Amino acid sequence: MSEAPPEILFLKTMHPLVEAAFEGRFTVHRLAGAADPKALLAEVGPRIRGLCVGGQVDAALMDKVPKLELIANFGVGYDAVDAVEAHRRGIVVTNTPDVLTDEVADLAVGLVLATVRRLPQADRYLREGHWPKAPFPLTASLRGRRVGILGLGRIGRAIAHRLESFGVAIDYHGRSRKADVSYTYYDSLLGMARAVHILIVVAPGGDDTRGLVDASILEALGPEGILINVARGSLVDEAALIAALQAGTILGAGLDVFENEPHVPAELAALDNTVLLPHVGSASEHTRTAMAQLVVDNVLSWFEGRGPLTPVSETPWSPPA
Ligand code: 8YV
Repeated sequence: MSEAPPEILFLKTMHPLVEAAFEGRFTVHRLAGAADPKALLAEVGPRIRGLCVGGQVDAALMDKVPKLELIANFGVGYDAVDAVEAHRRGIVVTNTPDVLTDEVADLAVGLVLATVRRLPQADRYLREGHWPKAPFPLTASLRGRRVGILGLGRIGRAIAHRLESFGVAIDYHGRSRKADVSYTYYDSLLGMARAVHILIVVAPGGDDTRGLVDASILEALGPEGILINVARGSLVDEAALIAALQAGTILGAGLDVFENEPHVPAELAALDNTVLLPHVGSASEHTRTAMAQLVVDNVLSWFEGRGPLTPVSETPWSPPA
């Protein structure tokens, strides 16, 4: 008799490509939409060997899936997964790097332009019929500006590469200086914030970076300063940002991510100097399909005994000797 297929639990609704690829290969259970998710977890948890996730996976959840081998995260950022705890338990975590780099970088540049040149505001101005009465007020510009990138990882580099062609000066801050770039490195975020006009946040979320962009950084960015965040809401002190935008401490903000998604503070939405997006950095058909394919490839590779394709740094994988 052939072995029963491995049982996999989806913690959130997965892309249809994942559903289709697993059909007949795995027994899939779905927590999202279950009538009683707690009861489902209690029933199937002891048999689950793989999790497909986007969202929180902590020790308490891992306790409920004692045979877990693999956590496949749909997304490059896995700050919601306790990967250190997973490693301690011998569980491998994978994410979806590279396949979304260009898409998120495109979006970031779009958000920079939209925020600096007030494109959504200009669109609203036209639709609301103001144009015949007076031209749209002049805006800030990218000309002569310095851009600071917080987090020169894969996506940060792709953003910098695109912005080079806009003729802006590029600075960066992160844990270490990169030997292979000519951009100016700052070992302090405060120092960089003082030097630049536009600060782009693209570093990983999690405890190490929580609240990095606080009132002092916004103050240093100054009244012509613009904050762009395409990383995680947790990196920015949202209350301090709202206060800075209201007081004119900085000029504006373009945000694709928020502290408590999908809930966005009414104060941010009420402001005219914000451009707000519902976390759409990677959200194109093309790129979400590529991300889904990488989730599938990781899970198949693991359960076919070939190891994970894109394990995260906390759970490095080397094939058994
Ligand atoms: C999300 C993202 O994964 O990759 C990331 O880290 O933030 C996004 O691409 C997306 O929201 C998936 O649901």
